[in-house]
Amino acid sequence: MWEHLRETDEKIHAAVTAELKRQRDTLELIASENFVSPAVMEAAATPPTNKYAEGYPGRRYYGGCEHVDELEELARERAGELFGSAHVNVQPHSGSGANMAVYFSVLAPGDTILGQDLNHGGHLTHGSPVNFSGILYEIEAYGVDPDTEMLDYDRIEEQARRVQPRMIMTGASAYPRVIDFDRFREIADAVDAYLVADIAHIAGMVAVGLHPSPVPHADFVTTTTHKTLRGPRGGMVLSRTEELGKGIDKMVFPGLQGGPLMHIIAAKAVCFLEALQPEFADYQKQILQNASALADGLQERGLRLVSGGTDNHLILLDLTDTGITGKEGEERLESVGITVNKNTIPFETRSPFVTSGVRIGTPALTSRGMGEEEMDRIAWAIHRTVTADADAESAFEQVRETVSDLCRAFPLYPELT
Ligand code: DSN
Repeated sequence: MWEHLRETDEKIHAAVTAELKRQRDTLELIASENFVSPAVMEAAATPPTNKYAEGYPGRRYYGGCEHVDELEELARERAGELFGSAHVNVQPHSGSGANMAVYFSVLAPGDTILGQDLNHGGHLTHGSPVNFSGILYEIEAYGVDPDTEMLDYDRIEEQARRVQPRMIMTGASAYPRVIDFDRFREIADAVDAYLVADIAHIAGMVAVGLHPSPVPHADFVTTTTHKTLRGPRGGMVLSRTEELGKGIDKMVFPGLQGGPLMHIIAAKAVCFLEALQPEFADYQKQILQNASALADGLQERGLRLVSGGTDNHLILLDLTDTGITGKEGEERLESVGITVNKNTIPFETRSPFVTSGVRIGTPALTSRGMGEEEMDRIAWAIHRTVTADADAESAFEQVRETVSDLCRAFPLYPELT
């Protein structure tokens, strides 16, 4: 496979081949990852990678854009249909870039943003001090309630009234519960702030109506295209009005980016077409059923989940009672073939390099075809791994066998030979 690559660059060929093997032979439970379809993967490796197309369809700064115009138009139309949005920009290279375009289009440096605290499930670009958002803007962070570990909207409203933000940023990277975007709109209206929803994690569910959509409520909706949406790595901005969308278009290009990645935009278009099919709704439903089954399996075995469960595709497992840290949990699970990421939990006492939790998500294994029965076996495997003594090699070996069984039973990319 990839014979030209092998001939030209043996080392890169070997690394890429080893990565395919890793993906095939391990259980991928990182909540923000997924496996694209063969069609999306093919589109991402096509000749539009050669094309400069600064500008937008019909208004480019280069000749020869008629075909890439067509594919970008298709991507915009399909995303508009999928999310019911007035204006779509599919050019951002990433979710971070999409958020940056939104901030730069309507805020001035020093303006106040009210965003979800990173330790309480938010994202770096929602105001972390080490990120451009925290460097350029005045950040006020909201968190979850200490008892329920869920968002308390009345408390957020009080905070908003006190700090009078110019923008309220909603959406999260590690929040296992439904987000009430309608209530956030009321809060934003009460203080005359822009409302932004970053739906990177839940975009697939929003697209099929399995999570309430922010599109009718938020001025801007940003997302990546590679998580539950199961497209290529990239970003996108949906704007509530044409007027707001014009500002985004100017800010994405020429404000922040040069030439768009036209091969990736082609792959985004394919992803949106797939997401418009009825099977995509079945897939999203299965992601949710799997997350719920996995959460039940972990809790029944005595592990503690932040907020006591999940409403979406992800679970935040608090390892405090097991006596191991999130870092140790991630490393142990990796050693038995289960990939997760260490994650801070609300009111975290450890550093982000150590943490007390791990984040677990079901989108990727659901793409492999696994269901609730497999989730229960995985809950057993996770519990066995994080509660065993560090030197309990026979326990780890048992888990490795289960992981191999599952990987063999649900092959990944069998067409890649
Ligand atoms: N880094 C992504 C995640 O893992 O959730 C968010 O950008």
